[in-house]
Amino acid sequence: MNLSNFLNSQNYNPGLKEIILDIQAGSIQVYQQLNEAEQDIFGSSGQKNVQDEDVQKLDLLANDIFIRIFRKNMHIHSILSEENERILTCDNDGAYIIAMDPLDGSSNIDVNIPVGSIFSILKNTPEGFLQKGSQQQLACYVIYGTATMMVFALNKSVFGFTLNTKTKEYNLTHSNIRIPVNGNIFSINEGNFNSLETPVKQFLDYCKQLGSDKKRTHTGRFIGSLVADFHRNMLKGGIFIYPKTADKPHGQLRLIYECNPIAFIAKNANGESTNLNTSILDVKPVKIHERSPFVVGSKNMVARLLEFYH
Ligand code: AFP
Repeated sequence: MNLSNFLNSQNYNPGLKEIILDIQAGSIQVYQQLNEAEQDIFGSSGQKNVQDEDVQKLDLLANDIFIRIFRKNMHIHSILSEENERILTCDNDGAYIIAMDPLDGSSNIDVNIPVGSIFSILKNTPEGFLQKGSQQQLACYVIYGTATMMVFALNKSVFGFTLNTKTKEYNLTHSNIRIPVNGNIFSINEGNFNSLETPVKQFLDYCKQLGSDKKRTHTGRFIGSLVADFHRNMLKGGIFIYPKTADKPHGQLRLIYECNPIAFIAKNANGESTNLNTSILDVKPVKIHERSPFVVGSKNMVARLLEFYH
């Protein structure tokens, strides 16, 4: 079943349906830029973003693509993007606001590793984007990998659609996704090992213990694109960890448009998330571009990590 037919068959809010269709349209354009562009779209743009990180040409292209499409959507009041210091207000008084990382993992673009786009959709309330993640109405990511897939959480279920690159249609391939309660994959940048808190180090030691058969009990996998690391762990069972480090005391990932939507998808797929103090979805943001320590994945693995803290 293609995405449009699927949406027609569901009793979703019409505004949220239109936003999903806009993400479909934008992500197909990003896919085309990544796979079919004739001009050189790779490499740095020479600019820095609000977080003082290098902005890649594709960051800007993806940002422009989604902003152009969202601005025309009567249901969207304003847009918060990783690539824009300020909130962009649209010309209409829509019921929803949308926060996005238009191209996650962009440092991986030049080396042919999967990247993604992440979206968090909230109601347009006086709190604006500073709402808890639990208030999200819809969360979605697109992974541009060996296949291009869109995954979204809506009405307590998570669905995955795979792009047919000939017809340029997304088809339902993953119904009612559930994260395995147990898993054996741990995903962390171990280059940060010496600046990790002791409980995280203890958890990593636990993951590296051998079984009585002398075989490893866990496997380490870290791509460096949150969407790709989470997507694998969601389907196979695992834990993604980006805690605070000595040089990043608030962590690396952005709360509103990276942690929250991924945490919302995890929750609706029976997974768990935490900032190592409280559930990510219960954190009230104070700044639009704020960062957060982030742990997400299989329920029992997240619980095991938290045991080292207690
Ligand atoms: P970019 O989108 O700026 O490339 O950052 C990617 C990311 O936010 C996330 O997707 C990765 O999990 C994380 O950064 C990797 O960070 P390290 O390079 O510190 O491991």
